[in-house]
Amino acid sequence: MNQYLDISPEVKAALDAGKPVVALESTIISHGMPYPKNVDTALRVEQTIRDNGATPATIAVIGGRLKAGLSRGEIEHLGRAGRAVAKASRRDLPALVARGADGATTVTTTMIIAHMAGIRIFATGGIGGVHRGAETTMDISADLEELAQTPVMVVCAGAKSILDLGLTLEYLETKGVPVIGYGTEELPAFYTRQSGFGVDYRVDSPAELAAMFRAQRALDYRGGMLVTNPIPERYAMPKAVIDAAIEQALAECEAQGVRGKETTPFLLARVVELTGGESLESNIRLVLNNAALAAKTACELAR
Ligand code: PSU
Ligand code: MN
Repeated sequence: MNQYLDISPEVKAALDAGKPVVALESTIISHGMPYPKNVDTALRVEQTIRDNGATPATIAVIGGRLKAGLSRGEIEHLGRAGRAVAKASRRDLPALVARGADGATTVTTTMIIAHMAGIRIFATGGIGGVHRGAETTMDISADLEELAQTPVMVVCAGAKSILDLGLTLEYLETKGVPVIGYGTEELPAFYTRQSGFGVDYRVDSPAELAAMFRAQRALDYRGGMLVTNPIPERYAMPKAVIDAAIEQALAECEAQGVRGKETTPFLLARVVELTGGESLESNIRLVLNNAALAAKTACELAR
């Protein structure tokens, strides 16, 4: 086991017994939602994983240690500290470990640490992708590169249209990452069930998801797999409302010269402010929905 990795006793017992485990990220806690909703949601997501027969392993960097499985106190700390906790992508882990610092893990670093711990599946809200205008800014999330090289199945609700969804799919195709729609042929766009872009494969059961992941592993591929699970109909947002908020957030981002790793947190926070919290509720619901699907799939993978 990696010398910097700490697996919690509960997660370790589950892994040793071959029981289902689902990884969860922590950027969504520190940077994705306001306190105290972020802590409340993180705990509800863990409970949803348990209710569906799996063990949750929330992942973060605490005091320079890579953690798979957090205590309630550690989740509370990440939520309360919020943006004071570094957003940790692949390039950041060496510095955080060397300095004994805290880090909130993105999709990228959650995949890295999950894989180190032997966890095969991970649930979140949305992934990073190719930003609009990336043809000049070159702003492409490290999440896509990680999906190309780390064998973890990521269950999300698609990606927000703060990104260029068409280019994000092109990039994933180039990198050989299968994009699966759960019960849909269309890529969901996080707050809405539809994006106008098709997925590679439609799958309708956790057993079928597990079979695809097993096949990918048996083929000895390096990369992961992206499962996109549409937000439940009753929690989806009206497209016009969310599109207007995203357009305004993008315009402000540009006007204020926000760049680099700050771009995504800035856009996410502005969209929540502009929609008066309605989008936060949608966000919470879709994460819970993804946690349930990931747990069911983890159970199939463990059979
Ligand atoms: N998109 C969301 N919600 C999120 C994120 C993205 O809808 O919380 C977070 C995830 O942790 C993701 C990260 O891995 O932002 C991507 O950041 P960037 O675009 O800087 O790579
Ligand atoms: Mn970026």
